[in-house]
Amino acid sequence: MVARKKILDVLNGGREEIPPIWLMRQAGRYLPEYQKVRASAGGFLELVFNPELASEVTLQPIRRYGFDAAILFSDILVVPQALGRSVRFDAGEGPRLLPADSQFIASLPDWNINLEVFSPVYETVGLIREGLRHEGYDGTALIGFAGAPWTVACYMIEGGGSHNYAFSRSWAENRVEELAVLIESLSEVTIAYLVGQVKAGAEVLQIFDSWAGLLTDQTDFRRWVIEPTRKIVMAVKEACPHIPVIGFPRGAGPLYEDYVKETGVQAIALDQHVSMAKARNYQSALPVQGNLDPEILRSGEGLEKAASDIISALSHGPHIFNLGHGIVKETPPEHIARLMQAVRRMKE
Ligand code: 1CP
Repeated sequence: MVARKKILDVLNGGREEIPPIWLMRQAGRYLPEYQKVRASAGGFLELVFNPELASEVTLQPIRRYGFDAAILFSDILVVPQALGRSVRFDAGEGPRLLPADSQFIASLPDWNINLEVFSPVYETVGLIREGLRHEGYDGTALIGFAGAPWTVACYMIEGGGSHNYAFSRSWAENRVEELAVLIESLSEVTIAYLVGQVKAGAEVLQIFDSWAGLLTDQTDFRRWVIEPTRKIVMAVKEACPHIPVIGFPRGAGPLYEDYVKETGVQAIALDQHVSMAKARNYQSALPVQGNLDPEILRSGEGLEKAASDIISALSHGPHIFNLGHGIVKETPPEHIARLMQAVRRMKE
């Protein structure tokens, strides 16, 4: 018998009395069992590229909370490695890459893209599916993901995270041709990477455009966020017609509307700044995901009320409960247990 996966029903336009729930960054540093495995792996990348350990940390939050979806444990910054740019994660710091320069961009069109780097990730995907089946989580779907080209390009241009992404903004204005080459290469690799994840067993895909909100000009947003995303969505649809793609243009504000209309994503992930009125609006076009403020989850103050307000506001259409951005690492694990209770108690 094939178990029903609630999240897939909702992604296909169904409505559920109790919305399916998963949380961005549900695997990770707030969980003591993650810290333990990460320490045994030696480093973050060692963990990401070790299929046994990466599948283990993917399953940890499922065992603890019974989420309706697992998300592959990996990172958006594995993609630059296929373009020959290595990434380091130093303890206690964010990612570090060699900043992209003209010489690198000039090498890109001829670059022999190395898709081999993704092999361990695909192996992880297979192990997670097996683990979910083996441990009886038949209703839990597996989400694969990638960063959107714009967001990955931001990290490549800055050489890591940044306070104001000044270089990335400047490329979007003044080095348009070079940025176009970079975005084009990233789009190609991302398509191959996402299709590879589906072939390995991913049932849903999410595209994280965490820095979409840097582009407030509509023309720039169309060029660097919408167009590459649309291209990826179309190519994935062609290769894997039944796989829903969730788009997350974080911080896009009023430009969420164009993203919803133009990218072809099957569902839209909302950050915590999107109002319920807007959310309902988008929900008349497609399923929505979100959008509890991760800060409320961390503090625990007014958590139940905030969750129930979101659920009530979005109860008339397809809704997947989630945060507006990832779980912050200072979040007490008990707060997530409280959230699960609040969500699943609704209307029972
Ligand atoms: O020290 C550690 O253990 C590393 C912390 C960590 C973790 C747990 C990083 C480094 N990445 C991850 C996992 C991760 N990253 C997942 C796994 C699945 C899950 O959600 O449980 C996912 C989906 C991501 C995606 C990701 N990585 C994004 C997009 C989502 C978002 O948060 O906006 C981004 C921007 C990254 C880059 C990245 N990787 C890691 C860090 C600390 C960062 C942010 C760096 C920065 O902007 O300063």
